[in-house]
Amino acid sequence: MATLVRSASPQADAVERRGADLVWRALEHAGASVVFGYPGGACLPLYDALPDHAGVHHVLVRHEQGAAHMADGYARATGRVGVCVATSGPGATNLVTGLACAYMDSVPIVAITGQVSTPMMGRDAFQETDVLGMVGSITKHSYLVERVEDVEPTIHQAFEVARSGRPGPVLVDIPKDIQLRTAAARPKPSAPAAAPRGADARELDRAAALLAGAQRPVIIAGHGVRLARAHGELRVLAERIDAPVVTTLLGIGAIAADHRLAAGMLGMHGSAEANRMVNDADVILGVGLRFDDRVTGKISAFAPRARIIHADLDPTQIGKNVPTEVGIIADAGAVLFALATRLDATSRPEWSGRLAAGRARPRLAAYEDRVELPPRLVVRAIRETASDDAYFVADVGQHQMWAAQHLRLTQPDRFLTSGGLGAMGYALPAAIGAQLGRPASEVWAIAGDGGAQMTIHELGTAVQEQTPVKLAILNNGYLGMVRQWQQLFHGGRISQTPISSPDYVKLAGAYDVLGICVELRRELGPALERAKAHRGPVVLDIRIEREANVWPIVPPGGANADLIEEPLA
Ligand SMILES: Cc1ncc(C[n+]2csc(CCOP(=O)(O)OP(=O)(O)O)c2C)c(N)n1
Ligand SMILES: [Mg+2]
Repeated sequence: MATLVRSASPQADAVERRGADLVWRALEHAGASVVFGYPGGACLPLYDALPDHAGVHHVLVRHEQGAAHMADGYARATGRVGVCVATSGPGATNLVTGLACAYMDSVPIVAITGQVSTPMMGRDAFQETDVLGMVGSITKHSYLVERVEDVEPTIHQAFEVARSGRPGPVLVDIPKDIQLRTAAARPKPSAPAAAPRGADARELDRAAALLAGAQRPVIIAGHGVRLARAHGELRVLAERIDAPVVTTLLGIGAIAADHRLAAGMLGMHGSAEANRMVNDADVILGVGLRFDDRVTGKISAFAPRARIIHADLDPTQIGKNVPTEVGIIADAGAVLFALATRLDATSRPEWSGRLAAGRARPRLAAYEDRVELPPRLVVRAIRETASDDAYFVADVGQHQMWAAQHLRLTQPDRFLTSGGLGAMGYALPAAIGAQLGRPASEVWAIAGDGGAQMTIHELGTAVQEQTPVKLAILNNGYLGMVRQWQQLFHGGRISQTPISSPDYVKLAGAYDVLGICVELRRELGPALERAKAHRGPVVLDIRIEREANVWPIVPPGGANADLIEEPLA
């Protein structure tokens, strides 16, 4: 709970301001130029003060879940802290999914919530919810501000907590009377220097010795590599020891997909190459990941021949899911750099050369010629149409895995998705947030027909903000990922997975958004080009093959080595 900063500042500004003003002032000082929010009773003073703060651009969302996902997309695309604001009670409860998503995926967010006035707290007042109690397990930290003097320091501390170490969301709950009281404003604090956390030299030596003795090393790169912006260090180490690099879902982009050592994604829907290489590896260096179950498959059969080195900023991750021989608690960039300086250049053509051999294998299925719009063809077409610098935001489901497998991104940090929480409805709002953070870049959201319908109302936000996001709905008429599991693992009993959709072209029209329906292969390229050229938001309703499955798949409870490959058509 709240650890409050209670220092009467000696250099406080003589002018007294309302707590509400101090909130925006602190946000301006913290560099929050874009804030996603929604007003209500318990934050009326905040919104009353907002017009006096020209340094903050406030984005009015359509649902507070959208505000949290937008702050998340903004943070992932820019590397800065995302900020969202909501009122007490229903406003705060609506933030929960977005905060949980950011927490699971280590995304820095500061959420500001209004709270009922302090004399009313604990009386089940109108729109009172125990927000701190609610978000305890899905935030790094949360604060209740009980004195107006604490407003600015608490917000600054929240930013510091959100972005330092392993990043994550932080919530600041501010009662209405605190927003109305006045206090002296404080000068802008100087930005604390972020020192990357260095690694323990002995652990590094042990890790280097293991890698030096390895015949078949593999590096697994997780989100931590991207968060540390350690793409360069990763490539240097991988090339130096000639080790294949596999990534987690959130590690996609840590290494360019066309690099000779890039082995693709690991785990449940990972590539056969990635899973086989991890299965055969004798030493694994895992950097910036938590080895979650979608990555490891059946733990007892994970990387059965490998001794594991695990480097992560978060000490609680080491040894949590897989037995680790060497644990290094440090920033990914520091670890990768330090290991590269300790190791000699090595070449192991038989091992790393397996990758090239795997790539040369002929395509497994000829079905692409028979089906009008096979999903991976659609993903590849989106990739080919989009600019090199484009951001891709995937929702959750089959389309997410097709995007992960077939976008084959070469630029770092262009793939945004809800990994740990797997929150359907993420893509459109996160894409809007990413677009506001990266106004000069193209942003493509790739969603399913199920997930799209969870947050499609945020088209209203895209229109009001004039964010030209391109939403490609891979429409299969199903909650496809669940249908796939029902087909493969529940005896084919289809239960509550066929789902209807509105006419997305008409729906887009109602929002004054360009809507395009694609039913034929020959319509796809021109439709994507038109979407790209259009200056406003676009909705593409792409009628993909209805019952396509994601391959390979590791059956639930199975070992990665037992992955099922695409059946030969
Ligand atoms: C909020 C939420 N509810 C339920 C789920 C469970 N779930 C995972 S994938 C999926 C189906 C997604 O369907 P759709 O958006 O159409 O994508 P598709 O798999 O068809 O590509 C469901 C229901 C989830 N991940 N998130
Ligand atoms: Mg679907």
